[in-house]
Amino acid sequence: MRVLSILILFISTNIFAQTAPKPYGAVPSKRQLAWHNVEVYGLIHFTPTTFENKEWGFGDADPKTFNPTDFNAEQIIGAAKAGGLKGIILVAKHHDGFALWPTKTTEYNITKSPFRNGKGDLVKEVEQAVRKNGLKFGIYCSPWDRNNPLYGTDKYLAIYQAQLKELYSNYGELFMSWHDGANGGDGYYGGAREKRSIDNTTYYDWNNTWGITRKMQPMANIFSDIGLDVRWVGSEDGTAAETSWATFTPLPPEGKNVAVPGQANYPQSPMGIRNGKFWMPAECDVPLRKGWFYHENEKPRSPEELFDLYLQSVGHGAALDLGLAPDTRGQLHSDDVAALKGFGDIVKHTFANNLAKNGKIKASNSRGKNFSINTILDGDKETYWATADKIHTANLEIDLGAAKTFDIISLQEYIPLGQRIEEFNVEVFENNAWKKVYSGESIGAKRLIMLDKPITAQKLRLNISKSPVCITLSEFGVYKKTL
Ligand code: FUL
Repeated sequence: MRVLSILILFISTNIFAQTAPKPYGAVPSKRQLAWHNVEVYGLIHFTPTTFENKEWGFGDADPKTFNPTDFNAEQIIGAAKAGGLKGIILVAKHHDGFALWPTKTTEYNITKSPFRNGKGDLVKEVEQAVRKNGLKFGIYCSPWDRNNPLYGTDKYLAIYQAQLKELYSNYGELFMSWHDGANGGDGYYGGAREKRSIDNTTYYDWNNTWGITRKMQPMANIFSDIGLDVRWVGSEDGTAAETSWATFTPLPPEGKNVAVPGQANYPQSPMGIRNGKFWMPAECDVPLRKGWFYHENEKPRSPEELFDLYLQSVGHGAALDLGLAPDTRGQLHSDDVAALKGFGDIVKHTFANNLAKNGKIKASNSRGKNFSINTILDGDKETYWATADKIHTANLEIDLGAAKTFDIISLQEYIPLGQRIEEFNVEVFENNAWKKVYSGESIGAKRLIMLDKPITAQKLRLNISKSPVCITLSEFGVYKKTL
């Protein structure tokens, strides 16, 4: 009898040890998980507006103005790759309405320009360079079209949808379909040169328009002020809030009753909404220079500034979308190439060496052998440590084996099971005493904590002090910023 009960206990403990925690709240889809892996990507603006030295083309530039002297997709994508970017979104059509591919939907397109003697397809050239370099490809096709004579009428939506269909059909699998919220206003509109207003709550019929995206490009993450997959962070500064939840509920702004691109609860966008209805992490878009288009008098941000943006975007569970602006040659300026390389090198060198990798780690609780605490040092975010169902707080102690100097701590939750941790702090053992160096709330896909100054210590403690359910953590790292 006793042997039997021991056996039952043994079997049940082991079965329990194999069972993963139940997911908590909204969880990411397969396409969102793939997006989280990209972390840093680029957004290329290059249209007749570049040659006009403007930010928003009016839609009246002669197609012949689009005449790069030496367009080189390989040069642009090579520089992006050296910067550590893992994806590229090309603005296939900006507000000026000029289509960079040989579309059947409008005469205002690349075949009417001198580019490749009217036989070119710039979307294809960029797509091919992107794929050759192992990056992911996405597109931005502006709904607002300041050239199209039919913009503002009930005939335009079919044109916009047909443009999306062409882009979704001919350029392989897309990781993002990017939709900005700027729509309606003055423009050329086939020569009318007037102001056209639309009702942005109905005009683009987003339900059906995004239905096309879902059907034709199921892995494309839809980006806009209201998601559906990735939300705009609410500014073009390149940063998410320090506490930033991946969950969000798009809501109408005060005084409005519908949430659509161009009309959303922006004050909540930088931090997200704890227990929001949807998994909808933030994208932080910011141009490498001051403007989205190339202007000779502007300079790119420095590698250190870019690294700081990286810490405040990727390091806050969001993504960094860096605007790249080819010049009138059709290449990135050498200053931009150098800035990207410098930034990529800082990220590469800093995160090459996890100082905790060979450390010893103890946890106050572990769920069982498949969820061992050692998994958080294995460099594989698919394996994770978890606590037992009833355990909602925990302390981890990490011994680095010797005193080491560091200034960045990296934490990652196992997000396929949702964002669970609500409060944590980090302590270091310095001068024979534990000293708190950081307290925070959200972790999510990645949390990078930049300490005020480098610390030299052998032992650290991570205290997870609040979670509504049992805890998961997939990775833990200690790093020293390295130029
Ligand atoms: C905004 C646009 O109005 C800007 O011109 C730029 O394309 C930026 C990325 O999105 O909504």
